[in-house]
Amino acid sequence: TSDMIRRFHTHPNPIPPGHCSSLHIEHISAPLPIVWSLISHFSRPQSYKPFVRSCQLCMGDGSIGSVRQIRVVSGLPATSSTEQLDILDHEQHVFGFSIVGGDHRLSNYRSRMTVHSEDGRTAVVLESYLVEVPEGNTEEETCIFVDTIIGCNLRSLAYVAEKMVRTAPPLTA
Ligand code: A8S
Repeated sequence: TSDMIRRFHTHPNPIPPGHCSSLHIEHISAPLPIVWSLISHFSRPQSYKPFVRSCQLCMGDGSIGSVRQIRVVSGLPATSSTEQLDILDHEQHVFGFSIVGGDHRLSNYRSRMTVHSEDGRTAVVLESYLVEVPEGNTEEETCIFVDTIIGCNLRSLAYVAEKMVRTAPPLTA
């Protein structure tokens, strides 16, 4: 885990003024390929992100450089977000996207997710981000807002992946 953090989750140090950043970790009782398939489908974030209502690819085919537009569920201070795929590495299991538009207040948001396994049976997901602190908000407020969303996303990812394991069709003899 510390090796993955060193290789993929070290943001510019020190963090530029007016930005905030943090790192989340989620242990999931599901095999890495199941977790990676949920994370890596750029056009289907709604498969695990609870605040995403729908998603449309507006550029590309889901490979690096593709752009998606998501609509979020009602009750949030935003309705849509435009996001670009920056990194998709199927060998090292690294996924990264940036927010490039939308009617919300997060500008220059960049996130990176990795999955690895330490025991060959379960998965460790790491997610880190860097974002600008919007005018009128503090660093702490911005971090709490984003950390809350990511916490929900990662708990939901674990729930969905673990449910896929429980309901997977049995292998026939
Ligand atoms: C993600 C991470 C984030 C998503 C945020 C931080 C967002 O989709 C939500 C509310 C907002 O106000 C901003 O991995 C935005 O999705 C749930 C619409 C971008």
